Amino acid sequence: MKKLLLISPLASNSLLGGDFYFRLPTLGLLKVAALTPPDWEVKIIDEKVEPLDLNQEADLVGITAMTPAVNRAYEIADSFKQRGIKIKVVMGGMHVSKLPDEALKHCDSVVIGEAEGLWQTVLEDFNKDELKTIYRHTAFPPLASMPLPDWNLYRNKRYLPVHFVETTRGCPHDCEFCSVTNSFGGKFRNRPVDEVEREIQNLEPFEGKFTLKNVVFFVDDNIISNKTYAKEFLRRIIPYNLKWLGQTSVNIVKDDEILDLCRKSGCMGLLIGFESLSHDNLSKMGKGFNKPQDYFDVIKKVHDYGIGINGSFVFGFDHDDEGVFERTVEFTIKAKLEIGYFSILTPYPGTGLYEKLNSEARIIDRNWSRYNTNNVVFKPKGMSPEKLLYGYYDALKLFHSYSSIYKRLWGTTSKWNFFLPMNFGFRQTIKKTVRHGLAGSSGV
Ligand code: B12
Repeated sequence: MKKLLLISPLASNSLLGGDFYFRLPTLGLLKVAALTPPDWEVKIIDEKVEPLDLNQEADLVGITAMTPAVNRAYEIADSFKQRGIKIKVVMGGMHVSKLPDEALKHCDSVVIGEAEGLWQTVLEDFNKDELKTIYRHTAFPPLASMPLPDWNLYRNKRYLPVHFVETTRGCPHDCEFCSVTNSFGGKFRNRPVDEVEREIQNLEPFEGKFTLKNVVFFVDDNIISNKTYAKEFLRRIIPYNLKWLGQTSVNIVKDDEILDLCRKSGCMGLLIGFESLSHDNLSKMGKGFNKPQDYFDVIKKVHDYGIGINGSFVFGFDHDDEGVFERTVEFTIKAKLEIGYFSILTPYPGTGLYEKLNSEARIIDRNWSRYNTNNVVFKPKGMSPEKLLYGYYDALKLFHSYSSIYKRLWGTTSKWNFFLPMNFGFRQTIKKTVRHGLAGSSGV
């Protein structure tokens, strides 16, 4: 039987890297594995949770990578290629899809975009010894009839006990800094509800010592992208007694029925992209539908449904000055956000932001390992790179101080027993990352 080895490399210095609270499964590789015919023996190694033996046997190696992990991915690809021409290496994922020529210096083939509709051809070509350098779609593939991911491939790995499920791909908003629209397209593509329901029905509770069961993270960038679909889907999942987390926009509060269905179907928390408290920043990044003056009401309304919020904020936009860190943290504490997800603005290849900063000659660091949103890789407008870096770490520390955790979680209507350990987990990771980040960032 031919051996397929799929690898997810570890971005070692990433805040959301290998730490306990971020040991989350890599859905992309499960999808690639599911598309592989049964005459292949498939194994997945995720460096977040296990070591990779570079000497193991494989006929074909498939590597995924987000930008901050791509240097490690190239190292791994080089290492397999050095073992001889018999092992072929294929790379996929968002970074190499944007920069296939860069990747081809390290691997035999690049799959640009989604594996569905291409992976089968890659394997057929491999069998004929006719692997091409580039595989790409002529149109975004439909999301119907996806084979079910086989979670047994992740059995006994040291992941947190959470299943990842997707219902949608694509996003029409095309925010300047985001990789989603330029990767998955500007239209929401929904999977048939029956198929998502079947996938959920087939999820097995995690074995072992964890008490959390039926925890699902919906990886969709906006769980309410298509409201009619979302309502139908949420109704369908009510009987499965899930405890789920997902991502959405501020617009969720415009629809009480959706919020009610979220609550009834077991939604514990939603990541909401607030991004900035500045109108100017929001309209420049293409997210003018976010109205900072409404943020308190948005948060209160979601809380009223017993749902916690992971509020996402980005620092370093052109209208940010040195006061942005304090203003933002003050807001998040007042608004009682259960989780705060702070990032330094980062120009990922393929985004409008990358094009803009590149054309303005403002990119100062091209080492992809530092494109992890914990480093400054460009020249900000309203402050020095140093101020941005230190301000960001100060904001993280302040947000995760004991007094802030107490003020934010005390009296909350959401599932505080879920968010309290998460805050402590983040606190630990941040302490480590601050030490590592301040010592290791050469961008400033
Ligand atoms: C869940 C998630 C996470 C999780 C888990 C990630 C994981 N291991 O899968 C966590 C929270 C840990 C995380 C962390 C980070 N994330 Co994240 N994350 C996501 C999210 C929301 C969903 C990922 C997902 O499962 N997608 C669905 C799967 C099916 O898609 P996929 O992985 O792209 O795979 C498909 C294709 O790309 C392709 N493919 C992928 N790999 C391969 C390999 C081969 C061989 C082949 C043939 C095909 C192939 O086929 C797959 C099926 O079609 C995406 C947004 C999104 N919509 O994708 C952001 C996203 C991927 N993350 C992003 C970022 C920036 C980060 C962080 C840097 C953020 C931070 N502030 O620290 C860190 C980096 C951590 C690290 N280790 O490097 C960016 C990536 C940008 C880029 N150019 O790389 C995204 C796109 C968000 C965005 N809006 O821009 N993330």
